[in-house]
Amino acid sequence: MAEHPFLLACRRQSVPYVPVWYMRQAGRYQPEYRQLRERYSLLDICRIPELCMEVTRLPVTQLGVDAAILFSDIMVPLGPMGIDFDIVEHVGPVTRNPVQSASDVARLRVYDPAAELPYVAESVRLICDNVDVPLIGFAGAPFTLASYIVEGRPSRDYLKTKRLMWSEPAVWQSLMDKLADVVIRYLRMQIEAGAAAVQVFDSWVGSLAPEDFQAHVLPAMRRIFAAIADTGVPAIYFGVGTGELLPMFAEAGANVVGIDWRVSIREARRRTGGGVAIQGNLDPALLLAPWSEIERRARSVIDQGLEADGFIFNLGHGVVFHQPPVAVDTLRRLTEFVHEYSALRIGA
Ligand code: 1CP
Repeated sequence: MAEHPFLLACRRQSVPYVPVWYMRQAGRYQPEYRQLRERYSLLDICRIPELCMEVTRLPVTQLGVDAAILFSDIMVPLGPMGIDFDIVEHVGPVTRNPVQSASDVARLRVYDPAAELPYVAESVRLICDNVDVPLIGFAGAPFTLASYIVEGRPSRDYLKTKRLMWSEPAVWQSLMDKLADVVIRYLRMQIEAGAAAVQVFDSWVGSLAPEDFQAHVLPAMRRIFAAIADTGVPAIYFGVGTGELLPMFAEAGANVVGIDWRVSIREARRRTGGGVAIQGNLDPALLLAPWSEIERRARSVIDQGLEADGFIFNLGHGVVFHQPPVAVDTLRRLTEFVHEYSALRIGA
């Protein structure tokens, strides 16, 4: 498994072809997933290891991708901290007891995930026994988790979150510290259970100015990546709209930086300085475009990716949910194209 192209690319070693997986490769675009969701909630699927394994495995067999990602949600490790949340249909994570004051932060529990979320480790073990590509474990990053629990629901502008960050910096730091402590324990549990890599999703941190990222978020991120470095398992740090933050993303201590489509792969390499691998970055909306356009844009991403070692093909964010849905066949064809075109170019 250590020689798998996905893991070689994470370590910036040479590969026989460009490895590929997709954020939200398990989800609503799949007819099988939609059918399962008629009987089970998203959190049910997360809590039942047999279901979690099946849902995690499906895109691997259906699409031929080079990595599996644990089916779960970034909210899952917040439950035992004392966050009362639900994943609401067509909305997303909603928190019934938002965290907005010093006493709210003081009440948050840092706990042992092996004791309180045993089903997560059990799912990871079951997936590792039943899926023949590396498994990516994951967690939300402190800022993105904070955005859900401070706002209480998905947000566009993160006004409550930023107000807390600026007006109560000590409370904010305590919140980042507690979330980082839980993230570290949660990632280490997944690694001990067999995860071959981990991704930290900081989906919404691109809403911050560089100086705020540096002062209020980067220290917690550095602590997280430093605290899992001894495992030897590659870590990926991903965010949306992070173009101006990329030099600091490269300093956070992850092996791989995941980017969206607003910055080219070539420019992301330049901004991260070459010391990390790059993952990305096809606009997920392209999955609704004609195949000729998808292929043209994928070729450009691969050509730039191949300018140096250390490239993993992905979308710039998750597979979109749209009516009519993205065709499973489009993602299968894209996966095949990435493999074949990159192998040809590497061999030439
Ligand atoms: O069945 C459903 O309700 C469909 C929507 C869905 C899915 C498929 C949600 C609700 N969560 C998930 C699973 C999920 N979430 C996975 C595993 C699937 C895979 O990748 O194959 C992962 C990695 C996540 C992580 C996650 N949840 C993130 C980070 C990645 C990203 O998309 O930026 C975030 C921000 C969430 C919050 C969340 N959960 C669900 C939704 C719709 C959202 C976003 C809400 C918002 O717009 O703020």
